Amino acid sequence: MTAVTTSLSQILADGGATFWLPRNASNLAGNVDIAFNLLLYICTFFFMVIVGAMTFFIIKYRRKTANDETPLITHNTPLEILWTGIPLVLVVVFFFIGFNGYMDYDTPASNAYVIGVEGRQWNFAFNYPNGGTSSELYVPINTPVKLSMESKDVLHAFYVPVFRVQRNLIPGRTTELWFIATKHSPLPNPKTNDPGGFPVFCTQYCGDGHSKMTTRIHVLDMPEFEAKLRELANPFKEKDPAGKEHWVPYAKVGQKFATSNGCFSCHSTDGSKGTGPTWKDLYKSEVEFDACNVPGYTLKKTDSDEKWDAYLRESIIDPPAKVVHGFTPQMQSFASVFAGDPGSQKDEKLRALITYIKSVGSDYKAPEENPELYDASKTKVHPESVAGQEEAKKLHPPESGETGTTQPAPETGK
Ligand code: HEC
Ligand SMILES: [Cu+2]
Repeated sequence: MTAVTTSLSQILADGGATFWLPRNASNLAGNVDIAFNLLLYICTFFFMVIVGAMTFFIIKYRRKTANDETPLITHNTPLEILWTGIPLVLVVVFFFIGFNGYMDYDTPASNAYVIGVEGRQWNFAFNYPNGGTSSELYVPINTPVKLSMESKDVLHAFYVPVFRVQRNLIPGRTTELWFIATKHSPLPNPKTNDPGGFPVFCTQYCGDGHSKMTTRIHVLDMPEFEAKLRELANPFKEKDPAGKEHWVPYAKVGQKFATSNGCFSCHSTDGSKGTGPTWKDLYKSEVEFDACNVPGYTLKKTDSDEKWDAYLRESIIDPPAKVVHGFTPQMQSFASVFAGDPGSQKDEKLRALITYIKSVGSDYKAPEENPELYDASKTKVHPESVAGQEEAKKLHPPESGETGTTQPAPETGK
């Protein structure tokens, strides 16, 4: 049996996967695999013994002549003790293995590095303690990580097969999941379109886009992880191949935010209708509403830039305020990601996102370079972003001990 599975697994191997199970890439996976394999092999063994004996007896003791009579057997004490005793011992063993694994699963290391997870229809968003956010999860290798998870709308679940961990994201409640990643994840390969990382799935049916609610988890060495965090905390800057930092044009940053916040699971940029209206030519078009918080409100081509900006802002921060004709108010507020005081990084993100939406299809030309926006000395956002970077530098590797409880909640807005 084992020989068969090993050779099959070599064919199907994905760097350590077995025939039955994906590779084992966390501290918790071993417990699950032991329980799974033990149950599987013991059940297979007893299945063969019992069904084998049954088949043998059916043939051996079948009725051979019309006069055959069944002997009357009332009971057999030794046999009954045996077939009660063996399963009892097995069940107790299973219980201890399961309980032991469950306790490990449910007891996060006290020095775990905390990352916030927000689930909404239909994407995951990750918030790091330094203010960085991402749509794919980055974690350091061989370091306890605790996910503090919330759902913004309906029930979702976070499932990482290679880690053998899964837990629900429940509206109105914070759930936790922890692990120590023990293997590096595959690197992305742009040539083959391989996104790299290990797959993550939502495993609670959560509406139309449920099957699209997947992401990747990237396991990095601590120095790369810290560099990534610094990059995530300051999305407005990019390094060119020569290693020189420069400001990224707003529309481009905005597009990044739209992707990382899952806007495209409901909105298209090519004119096709999804769960939400397309963004193509949205800016300075005519929008009709089925429901509106301001009586008599209209939105037209001829309306001012300011009115349009305010509308787009509101659509993202308070979507049900004005419901576009022909659509249902299915969009959840993104206030936790984009609502902040003027000059804060969140507000700057919102401006970038709106600049991008305006630039989709319509005649609006987003400025390529806007000295007012991009000159560090002239606006408030840049010191803010630089502060984000400074924060990132201060990030303690979790080994240093006290990060577990003293670390600020990843959600803290500025
Ligand atoms: C679950 C699906 C869903 C997601 C995800 C979603 N939206 Fe929406 N969005 C809608 C629906 C449905 C409407 C129309 C109803 C309404 O106005 O509330 C809408 C309306 C809008 C509008 C107004 C559009 C118009 O034609 O006037 C904007 C702007 C918008 N969304 C931006 C965003 C942004 C930015 C994101 C990502 C940060 C996002 N949406 C994510 C479903 C979604
Ligand atoms: Cu989901």
